[in-house]
Amino acid sequence: MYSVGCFPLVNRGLPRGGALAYSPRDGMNPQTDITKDAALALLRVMLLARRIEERLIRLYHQGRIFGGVYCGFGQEAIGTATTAVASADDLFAPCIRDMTVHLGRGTPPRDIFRQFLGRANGPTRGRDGNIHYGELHRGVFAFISHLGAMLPVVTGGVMARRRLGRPAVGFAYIGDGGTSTGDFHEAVNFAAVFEVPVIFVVENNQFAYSTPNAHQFRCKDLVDRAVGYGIQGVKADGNDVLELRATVAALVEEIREKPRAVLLVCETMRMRGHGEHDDASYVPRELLAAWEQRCPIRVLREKLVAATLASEAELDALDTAVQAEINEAFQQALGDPAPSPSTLMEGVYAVG
Ligand SMILES: Cc1ncc(C[n+]2csc(CCOP(=O)(O)OP(=O)(O)O)c2C)c(N)n1
Repeated sequence: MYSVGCFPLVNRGLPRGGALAYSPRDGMNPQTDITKDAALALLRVMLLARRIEERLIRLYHQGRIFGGVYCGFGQEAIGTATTAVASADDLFAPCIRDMTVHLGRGTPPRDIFRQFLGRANGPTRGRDGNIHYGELHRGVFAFISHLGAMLPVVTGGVMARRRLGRPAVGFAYIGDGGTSTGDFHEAVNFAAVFEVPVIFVVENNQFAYSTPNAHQFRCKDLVDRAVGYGIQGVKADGNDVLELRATVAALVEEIREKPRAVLLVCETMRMRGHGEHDDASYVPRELLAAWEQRCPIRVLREKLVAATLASEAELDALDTAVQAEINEAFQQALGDPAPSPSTLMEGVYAVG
């Protein structure tokens, strides 16, 4: 991680990868300040997302999904780390690949399947596109297709909550392609000027559909843009959930007390096509192979084992339990009802 702009590096004393030195005496890792339970909770969220998406891929190819499937394979650490350090008052605007934001905020897997299967008791009650879901009671805005459009919404939402005396922080997620939109510029500039505590989380997964970084922006690094807005820019490894969690925890603690906007650029890789309709033949296979070694689930597992926080067998058992949970959630959602045509007009217009 490095920092640009006029701000000091956060978490300067934290480790830069490698094995963790775990102290079983107090249950806390002295370098990452994370307990075994907290580390396993991070792994669980990432596994839930991965296993749900694997199921959604199969359902998509069976023609059983109402809409497309856009996976976050390889990017699971970002939503996991950011939600792990947030508070109940905080606001989130996830993008299409951010299932870990929903899961991290507590959306049950059954509700995610309900949404993708268009069930009447899912988050949008079977009314909106499968990927356009959110739950305001969890502080999660629904995604809309227009890239960047939710960034000003989070900014305004955080301002509104703060005026009500609620110490909210915002998390606004955007892809590398989405940083080229006018809405991105307007939201970041506005939040910078009015010192709104929003972390603009750029998920640089190297491609915007088939457009590589080299054809997306001319600056050397996306984090360099922070200087132009007069805010702190932080570049982080988006595939190392422990390191990212520590980075975001330090940022959140600072900006909750002393509000300001931050640009957090997480380097990662989109490991599948743009959507499941896309074979991503334009992505060099060697690039994917190299990033496969950096799979966030693999990285965390290796760290936990190296630190003797958990054994391979224990981690395999967690994965097996997650798979069983997903299977059950899917079966339950399958049995849930489709919306009745008689309710077609409900929830469409405000009732005066
Ligand atoms: C304002 C706007 N322009 C174009 C599109 C069409 N579009 C949908 S996804 C996408 C690529 C997005 O790339 P990126 O922001 O890098 O996110 P990623 O898909 O890589 O996660 C584009 C161009 C859109 N939805 N909204």
